[in-house]
Order: sequence, then C-alpha cells, then structure tokens
Amino acid sequence: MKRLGLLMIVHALLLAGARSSCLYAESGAEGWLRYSALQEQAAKKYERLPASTVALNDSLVLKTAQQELIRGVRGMLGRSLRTGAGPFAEPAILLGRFEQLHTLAPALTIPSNIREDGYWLGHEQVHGFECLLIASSTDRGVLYGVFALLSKIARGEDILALDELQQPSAPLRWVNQWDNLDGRIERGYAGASIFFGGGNVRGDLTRAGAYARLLASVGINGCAINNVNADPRILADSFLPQLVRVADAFRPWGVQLSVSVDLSAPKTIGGLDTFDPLDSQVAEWWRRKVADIYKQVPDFGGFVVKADSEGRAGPSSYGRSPADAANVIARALQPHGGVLFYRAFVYDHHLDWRNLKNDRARAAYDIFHPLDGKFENNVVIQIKHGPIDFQVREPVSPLLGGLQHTNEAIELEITQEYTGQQRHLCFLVPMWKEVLDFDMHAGGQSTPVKDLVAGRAFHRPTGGFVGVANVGMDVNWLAHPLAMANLYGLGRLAWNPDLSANTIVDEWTRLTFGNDPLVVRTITRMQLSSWHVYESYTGPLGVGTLTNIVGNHYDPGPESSERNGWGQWHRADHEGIGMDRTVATGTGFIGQYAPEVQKLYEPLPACPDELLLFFHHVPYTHVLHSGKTVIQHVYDAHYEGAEAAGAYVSQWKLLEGHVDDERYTDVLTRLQYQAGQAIVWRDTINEWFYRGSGISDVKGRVVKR
Ligand code: GCW
Repeated sequence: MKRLGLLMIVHALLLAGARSSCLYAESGAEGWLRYSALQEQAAKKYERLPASTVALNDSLVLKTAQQELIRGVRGMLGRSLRTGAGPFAEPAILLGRFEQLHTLAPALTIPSNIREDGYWLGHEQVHGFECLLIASSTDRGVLYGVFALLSKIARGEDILALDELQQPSAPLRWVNQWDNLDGRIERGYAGASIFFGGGNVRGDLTRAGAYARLLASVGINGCAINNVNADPRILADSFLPQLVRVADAFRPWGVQLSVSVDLSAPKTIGGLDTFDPLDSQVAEWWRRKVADIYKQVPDFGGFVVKADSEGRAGPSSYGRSPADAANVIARALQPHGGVLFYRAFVYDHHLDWRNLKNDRARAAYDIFHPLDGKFENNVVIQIKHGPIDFQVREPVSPLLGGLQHTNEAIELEITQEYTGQQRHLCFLVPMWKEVLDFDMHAGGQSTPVKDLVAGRAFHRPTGGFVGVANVGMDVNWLAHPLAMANLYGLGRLAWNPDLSANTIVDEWTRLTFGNDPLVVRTITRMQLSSWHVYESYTGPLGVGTLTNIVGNHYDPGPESSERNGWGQWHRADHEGIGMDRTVATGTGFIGQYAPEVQKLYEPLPACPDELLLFFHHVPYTHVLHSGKTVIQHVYDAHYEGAEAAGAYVSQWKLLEGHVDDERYTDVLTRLQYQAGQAIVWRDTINEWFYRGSGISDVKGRVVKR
C-alpha cells in the first residue's frame, strides 16, 4: 500500500513535470500566436462568425491561410470551421484574390489599386449570405489578412462590420539571421541555429517552418538564413539541395528564402582564379549559379553581400567599387526577379586613433554617396540605422538621406548585441520609431526616413526594412520572453511605420499574455520605459559604447573602445569627453547631413543632450539643457537607471498569478539578474568617470574603491 502510494506520488510528480514542460514549451514556442481560449464572455462577441470557410483557389499559401484560420478559431473560440461547402450554401469566411472575389460576386465593390501584399477585410452579402471576406492581390496578402483577423479576435476587437484596407509601407520586409553552418550564431543569444548544424542544413526543419509562420504573421516576406560573414560553401553545388529543403519549409508561409554570399565565391568554390567583378568569367559564373538556384527554388529572394568590411573579401582587391561588385550579381538575379542587398557597413577597422580627424562614422556616406545612381535597379543598399554600429543611441545615418537614385533599406538589430543581449529588458521600437520619423530633409524636401526606405520619397522601384533577428533553438526563440516584442515590432513597423510604439506593445502583450488589464498595463509600461532605462545606466548622452567592444559587447568596458583602430571612440581624457564631429573644428561628419539637420547638431547650444557626446567634445563641467553638468548627469543617470531596473522586479511581481507560472518565473529571474547587473554597470562607469575627471558627485554616492 505504502509502495503504491509512493508510486502514485512519483507518477503525479512526473505528470506535473511533463505538464509544466509542455505548458512551458507552449508558452514560448508559440510566441504571439498562442490562440488561447477566450473567456466565455469575450467569446460571445464572435457568436455570429460564419461557421465555414471557403478558399477561392487551391494554392499552397491559401491552404496555409485556411488552416491557420481554422486553428486560430478552434483555439480561441472552441469551434471547428467547416471547409469545402460552396460559398452559396451558407455564410462563410471567404479567402481569395481580388479577381477571384470579383468573379464570384461581380456586384461587390472591391478596393482597387492597392499595393502588393495589401489586404482587405470586409463584411458583405454574397449571394444572399453574410460573409466575411479576406482578399488581396496575392495569396500571401490573404494569409496576412487571416493573421490580422485572428489578432483582432485574440485582442477582443469587433469584427462583424469590418471594412478595412491594410497595405505594407514597403515591398521588402526581411530578416537576416547571422547563422553559421556549424550551428553557432554570430551575436545570437538564444541557443543554436534553427537552420544549420555540423556544416549542413539540419535534418529537422520543424522550427524553421514555425519561424516562417511567426514572420508571416507580421508581414515579413524574406529571410536570409546565414551569417553575412558568409561561408562560401553556401553556394557550393552540393549545398543547393539542402537550401531547397529550407525553401520548402518557408514556402507555405510566403517567406522567400535568401542567402548571404561571399564575394570571393567564384574563386574559393568556383574554380576561377579571380573574383574581379568586371571579369567576364566572373559575371558568367554568377549568372550560372543564380540560374541553377532558381531552377530549384523558383521563389528564391536574392542575396545579401557584406564586402570590404571587417576582413571580408571585396571589390577593393581589384580596385573596383561596391557598385561594380553589386551590379555583377544583380544582373545575374534580374531575369529571375531576385534582389541584391549590398550592405553599406563598409569601413576601415585599422583607423589611426591618434588622428583626431579620423572618423568611422563618415565611412558609409563617404563610400556610397558618390555612387548614387550607379547601381542596377534590383540592388538595395542595406544601411544600418546609425553611422556606427547599433549603439544604444546614435543619430540617424546620413547615408539614408544621401541616396536619391538608388534603392535603400534600413537595417535594424533585433538581437540585442549592444543593448543587453536579451538578458536585459530593452524594447527597441521607441528607438526605431525615432529613427523612422526623423526628417532627413533630403533634396530640400521633407523626407522622413520611413519614406526614404520605402522608396516613396524619390520614387524608387523598391526598398524596405531588414531586421537582424538571430532567433535560436531556445524555446522562447530570443531567450527572454519579453524580447519577442522586438521581433514583433520590427514586422509591424516594416508594415506600417506610423504605428505608435504604444500600439505595437499593447498588441504584442495582449497576444502574448492575454487581455488582463493589470498584465497589459504593467508589461506595456515596463517595455516602453526599458530603452531609456538601459541607456541611462550604460551609455548616456550619446557617448557611444561604454561596453567591452573587444570582447563580448556586453559588460562595462569604457577603456576598450580607445587606442585601437575600430573607431568606436569616445575620446575621454581628464578634462572632458566626446567626439568632435563638427564641420568647424572636428571630423566634418555633420557636413554629411542636409543643412536643416546640420543646424540641429553643429552649434553646441542647439545639440540635444541625448546626442551631445556623439557630436561634441566638451568638458565634464559643461552645462546641459537640463541644467546639470555632464559629470553630474552621468552620475545621476546611472543611479536612476539602476534604480529603475530594480523597480522592474517589484512591478513584475504584481503579475504573480496573472501570468502562467513558467513565464512568470522565467521573466522574474531575468529581471532580478538585470537589476544586479545594472548596479555593476552603475558602479563601474561612475567610478571610471570619477577617476578620470576627479570631480565628486554632489550627492556623495560615487567613491573610488
Ligand atoms: O556589430 C558588428 C558585429 C559583427 C557583425 C557586424 C556586421 C556579422 O559585432 O558581429 O558581423 O557588425 O554587421 O557585419
């Protein structure tokens, strides 16, 4: 009897373990696509939702859309939609392309002239039955419409009188993964690659398919799966069948496969003795290679190129320009409709730090602006949002306003390389919004970055957004459950950069954690404040990085950026700090902006506090607009930031019992760690400033240890 009791206890424990790990898996793995059952009251609102769904064609993507609809409705409302019944037999949710809908019901007024992938959600009578219509010019657009409808249901919005048109801001909405073929991910903080391992594509691509589903749900339509520091082997003939398998996993979700390529491939794997972009054999090599790929992957997206950067091969080896390099590959892609993203992250990492006129921030504009108009129409210059490298605060890259006859895309970093590596909470959408809304005044007109990258400002054929995502095998994709708001936010902004950060995080929180007002309020507030909090205890006043740049890009390491060629300098000495980038006395970087923008930054009194040290070298006693001295600001910001990070722990504790235990505990542990690490940052940086300046904290907190 006793033994039986013991066995039962063991059994119960095992079951509980299994249940909790299963719950856990569901918690993170589904991301914002949880489709949790709505409470009875909330579900009532959707009683009149048609009981069947009809797809107006049988394409793979439309099938996916229909299955997703069924899955979502079943999860949230506990109802199984019927399929197969004709649209005339009963009310239905109709899925199809505009022309198909028109054939079915010619009398309907259907929106026209909408951008590719845009969709319409309508509620209309079709042959006497009340129908909900999800229509688009593409099957992929219908899939996006299905996700939008399901999102509305999850968030409790009305859907019965729908008449809503949504269209993407830009045609190219991509993510890049920096995955290596051995399964490691450069700047990845969430486990091994979901695509590669041991030099090959993984046998099991279930996660790759699940990732494509997450991407499609926010309108992402392309994914480059390997590191921009590309292994040339990705283009080997023997590797192509492996890429075909990834494309197969993406295809149901309308996500186009793409790869990053190394410019030296014609030589390293192609058997030629050159990779000179102007050599005709090289051009022929690319042409054949691309044709082979398209034969097997007809919906292939294109390539990403990092060249002449951080030790990568590039056209400079032959005295050729980035335009020469980009065009030879772009021409090979043209007949197949592929695009070539050429990264503007090209700079000399052996700069002489002793020369005060040297400035890495100048590089992208200095190299690419003179080439404006020299690129093929299917080349897109992929530009990091700031002129340095994803620091917690940078001004907008002047190159975004410096190309008027060339397509461009903005590169944003979802993986938190310099912003806490998914161990700290740092919701980046507010930062990205500032960048996208910033007016570059290019060509003397008002040109916010979002219009430039969409190609609208200068009537370019294409353009868009690229997010460096680096999800991994971790069940939560990005490890920190709250970091997923950044992936979600990238997709939402690429679709509609006019959405507010608040709207985005509200949506994400409801979809991820449900509609409990306390949960929504707490998480949205934490997320919305988190970038400023992180900035205040790591890199205030636009100083650039104070992290360890030669090592992990994570711990405090304010000395590491100096006296080396990487050019991430802050130029601190015993009297002052900051890079003089003015036209008058500094590196001249400010001169790369339009005159209207120069006026914001060149005169010291005009320069906003948060970018002061990016643009000017000032004494520690310089008085900010806020009325504080630079040094006191640094001390105070670090104390305030660390305190705010500590407060996240108590704010999160309010949610005990309101969020499932697995995610509650997971996030709590991370926030507790962050609170501790923020104190380490505070004390390291403050002490370093105190030693350097010799100026005491007026509040007496900072001491030399
Ligand atoms: O920020 C730097 C990263 C490198 C990265 C590079 C790039 C892929 O530290 O890891 O290399 O940027 O964007 O190419």
